[in-house]
Amino acid sequence: MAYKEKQLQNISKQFQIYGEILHAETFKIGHINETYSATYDQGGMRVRYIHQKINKNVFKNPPAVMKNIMRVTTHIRRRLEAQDARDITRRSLVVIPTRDGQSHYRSPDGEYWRTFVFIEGVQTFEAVQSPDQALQAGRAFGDFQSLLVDLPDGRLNETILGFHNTRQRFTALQQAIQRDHVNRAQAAKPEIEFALGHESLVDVILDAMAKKKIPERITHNDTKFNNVMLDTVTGEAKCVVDLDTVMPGCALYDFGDMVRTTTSPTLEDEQDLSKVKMQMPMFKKLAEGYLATAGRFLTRAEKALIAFSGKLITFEIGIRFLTDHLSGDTYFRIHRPDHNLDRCRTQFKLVESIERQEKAMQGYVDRL
Ligand code: GN1
Ligand code: MG
Repeated sequence: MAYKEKQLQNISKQFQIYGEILHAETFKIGHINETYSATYDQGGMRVRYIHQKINKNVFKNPPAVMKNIMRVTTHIRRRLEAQDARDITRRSLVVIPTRDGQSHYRSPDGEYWRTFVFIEGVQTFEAVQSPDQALQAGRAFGDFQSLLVDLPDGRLNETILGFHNTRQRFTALQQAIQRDHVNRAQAAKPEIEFALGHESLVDVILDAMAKKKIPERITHNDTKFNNVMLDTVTGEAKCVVDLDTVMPGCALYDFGDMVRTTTSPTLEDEQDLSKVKMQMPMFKKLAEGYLATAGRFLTRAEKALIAFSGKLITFEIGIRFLTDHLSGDTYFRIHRPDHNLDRCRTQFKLVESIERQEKAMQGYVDRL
């Protein structure tokens, strides 16, 4: 920790922060990036900022990521200003430029750092506590997509190629099974069978997009519930974070990952599988919240796959966890042995639960 504080002191000097750093802590232990919150004394007032080191293994081109984030956050801010909205710096991330005006700092050791305004008075949750929270999540990402429908100046960069290309994800799994690099395939046999048995899911949305039945849109692509900041007092969604994967995609990918992360009462790595289930009251509120704004621009073809998208994205993340488990845990940070296998099992259990309720889920959306 001492080392990190020292390192952060050096990092902090690179940005346009008008204060002295007092202390810093690890803020969020995500699967990918390293995130710190730092407290500064600024003219006698304490203010906080977020410093984040971008994971270069995952994001091969950090400047391209930052370019997207600048375009997206600037556009959202302008749109909110045009609506005379209030509380704007709590509703969209604000990037603090470096002292020479760049969106990020590249340190001598080749690492990429960026800084955001710390949003005060909000909290995030790993699991949903109430239908109202599901509603807030749906609304937050529906609003986010809707604020970006008129983003000018062309297509965003693809920060990770084929990120939600389920066919590619499936092929990667097949390869990992074949290589069986760390000898784990035998013990993961039931999960492997489940995955291979669900191959028919993987091309549905890809095909519809290839045939232009479903349009490409600007999407967040990582709409986990813990990426929504809720006001500590009112519980209202304020801001969505983790914008690294904002890029061209399918609106349904965003909705699907919300189903994955807001409808079960459990954490993503719950080991008691009997607790993992898609809860209808959560789904209903989630869909209501999302469609309140997204319903205005989604096409009929998109709406028809709403329930399916939850199953697909839950399956997709499940096979990604399984692939990483079979490959020796090189992508997702793990905190215990077989962690990625546990995560995979939880996803597959949820897929089964969605499967059983898919008709009712879609029926509800059709009637909205
Ligand atoms: C990763 O870093 P985090 O937790 O926000 C991953 C997502 C997965 C998620 C699963 C860039 O997101 O795609 O859905 O883990 N992000 C990347 O929890 O791969
Ligand atoms: Mg993320």
